[in-house]
Amino acid sequence: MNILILTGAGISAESGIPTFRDADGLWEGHAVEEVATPEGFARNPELVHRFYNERRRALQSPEIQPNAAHVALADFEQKHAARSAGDFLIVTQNIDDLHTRAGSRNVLHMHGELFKARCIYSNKLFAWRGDLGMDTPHPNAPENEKMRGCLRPHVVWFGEVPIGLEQIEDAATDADVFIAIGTSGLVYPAAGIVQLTKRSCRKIEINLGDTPASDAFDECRRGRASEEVPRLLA
Ligand code: BV8
Repeated sequence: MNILILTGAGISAESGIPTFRDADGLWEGHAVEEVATPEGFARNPELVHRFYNERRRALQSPEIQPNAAHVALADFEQKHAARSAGDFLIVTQNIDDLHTRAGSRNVLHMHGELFKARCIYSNKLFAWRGDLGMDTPHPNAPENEKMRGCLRPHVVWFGEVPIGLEQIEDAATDADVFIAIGTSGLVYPAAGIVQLTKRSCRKIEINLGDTPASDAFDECRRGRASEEVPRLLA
């Protein structure tokens, strides 16, 4: 039985990471869609770096830990693999590392990762936990002044193509079960994944409330992810 999971900010909310809609999509008075865009980065790179530096620092605070929903997914993945019962993939829109820290192995970050930086020239990726800025030296050429400031967050901004779309489409068409957890179903193409599943695929939405995507699901479980996910996977 092939299982595809899609997670959004709602699965990390109970770990203390604010969702986009909680912060009513604003940050320092800027719409996220304005900050999280290539145009926003070109217009004011230091503002955009600050937006991600704050989130990268916050993610490293000790109180931010995977919650019972992340752990239940990791445990289920291990059992599913032990029974070699089929594919199991988590596609996450989140740029935090909570799925991996909970022990999940097959995780696809379709919108990138906060703990990675990318060279704007070579697209080379670097594990990154410090701040980024326009004066950050290039790890491969620290003494080269010209190479300062050429790292950006490895994050998919609005208007940029998400990561792993082909793999996601394949997983969606093969899925026998599709579970969407804590996502508002507002951002595409993530919100359209449910439409790629076959008719016989069992589609379950776990959320606090209804979303624009709810009608596409066979079952809508209303409640907090930390309770509903362990209950569903028990
Ligand atoms: C693309 C990384 C082309 C950054 C993110 C005009 C111009 C350009 C593009 C567009 C346009 N109009 C529309 C588009 C497309 C656009 C889009 O969809 N815009 C929306 C706003 C209309 N999409 C894009 O631009 C994408 N790229 O289209 O490229 C293309 C596409 C395909 C092929 C070729 C070319 C790129 C989108 C990615 C943007 N980057 N993140 C960062 O994180 O800083 S998006 C970001 O916001 C997140 O990654 C996430 O995807 C989204 C937020 O959504 P959620 O995760 O769902 O979070 P949200 O807060 O909204 O909801 C939380 C939910 O949890 C709620 O439902 C709540 O009820 C629930 N919840 C809360 N607590 C709990 C809970 N549930 C359970 N338990 C709880 N405790």
